[in-house]
Amino acid sequence: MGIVSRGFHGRRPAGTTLPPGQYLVEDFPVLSAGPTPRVPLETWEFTVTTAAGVRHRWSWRDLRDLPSERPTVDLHCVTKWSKLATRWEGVSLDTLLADVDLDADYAMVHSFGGYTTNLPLEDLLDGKAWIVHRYDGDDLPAEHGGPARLLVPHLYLWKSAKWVRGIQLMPTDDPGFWESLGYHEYGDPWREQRYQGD
Ligand SMILES: Nc1nc2c(c(=O)[nH]1)N[C@H]1C(S)=C(S)[C@@H](COP(=O)(O)O)O[C@H]1N2
Ligand SMILES: [Mo]
Repeated sequence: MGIVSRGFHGRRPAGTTLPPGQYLVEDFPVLSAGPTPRVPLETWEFTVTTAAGVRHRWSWRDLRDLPSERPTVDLHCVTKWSKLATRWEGVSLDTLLADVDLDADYAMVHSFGGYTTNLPLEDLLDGKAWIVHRYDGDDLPAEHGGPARLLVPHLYLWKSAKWVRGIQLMPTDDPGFWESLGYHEYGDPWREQRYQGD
């Protein structure tokens, strides 16, 4: 399919390209809290579990057979680097969640390797988030989250879980990995929500 999206910019003030406290980079830094998991495509699967406990599964083939989009988006890391106009390809969460019971307010994103991050369910919907499998015209490199990662660019990049494995829908906002270590539960770069209480 392939539509072009400029992505979603939280509360971006007119005429501003960088959120407060951020600086521009041209390279693409790698930030991983642990070793890079290697996930063979034959065993890869992505699951969504509803708040009622119903589990939906997609194999790699299932994911690749869905219509994909090509968002071009700015990335903002809480360690203060930003990278503008990055080009991705992947499946919108709107597509993946189309037939899923969305009676839940929050989501916990799980990665191969054990990383987790939480966010409101509405931040995954309405063209704001994708499961991406290509970056800048190539398959997504393992160090940047390949075979597939979540991309939710309107929040700090720690919310964009690499090596994504599944999403658990939940009634409450439980903290993920960095959130339980003092990072902000929401993480809007335009409001500089780096740490709890910001
Ligand atoms: N599974 C997993 N996802 C993760 C991380 C991680 O350690 N493990 N780090 C997060 C953080 S803090 C950032 S800034 C981005 C970095 O993505 P990059 O390495 O592609 O730049 O991935 C996020 N997603
Ligand atoms: Mo980060």
